[in-house]
Amino acid sequence: MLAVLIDPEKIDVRQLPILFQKIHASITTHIFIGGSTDANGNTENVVTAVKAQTDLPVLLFPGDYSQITDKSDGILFLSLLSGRNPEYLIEQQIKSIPTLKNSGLEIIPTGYLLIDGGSQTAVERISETRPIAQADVELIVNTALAGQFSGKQLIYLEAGSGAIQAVGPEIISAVKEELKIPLIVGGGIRTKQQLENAYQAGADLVVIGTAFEENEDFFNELKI
Ligand code: 1GP
Repeated sequence: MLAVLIDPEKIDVRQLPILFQKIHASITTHIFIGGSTDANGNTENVVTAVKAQTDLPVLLFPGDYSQITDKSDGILFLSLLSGRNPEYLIEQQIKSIPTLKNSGLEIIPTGYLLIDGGSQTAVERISETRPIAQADVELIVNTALAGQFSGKQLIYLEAGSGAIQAVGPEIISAVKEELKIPLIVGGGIRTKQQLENAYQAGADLVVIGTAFEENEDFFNELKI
């Protein structure tokens, strides 16, 4: 599966009809909407505009509780398991409950692991947590399994938006070998070859944002 990540801070909703023509001609299966920040509070408007364009599942991928809207189909209910900042382990989740509890959204408990992508990313800056080094495969696998054993339904290996180095195939396969729940991989994937490598290594769903923002022609390489 392939998710296109739409960042409400960057998208101009007037571009959506053309963007979705390309998305619908491609192998895209999901739309994720979110970003580390949403300074102007655009998320709800963007979700509403996206829902008017597509029948693909639209899931929130929020940077914080203020980005939650019941206009989407569901939410990745993230917990930043790689970090030790209680704000992103449980505090934001508690703050989200008044909005979430009567929302009707499908809530998907997701263990979120920030992996070093070679440069400081927005997730690292905003969450004030350090990523796990790609060399520390055992820690990555154990963190993913701690998420599974805690009841998460998904594990998300995140190199960070615009990462120089995507999560390596050897890490994906090491996690996949042990994990019994679906595995999401994202951050820094810019080529069809990297996408195929991630699938071959065992990613169930890959998330791409920046590569499509920078070059919509990339969709042409991913035709159905
Ligand atoms: C970021 O994993 C996503 O949270 C996608 O990253 O923008 O680098 O594709 P990119």
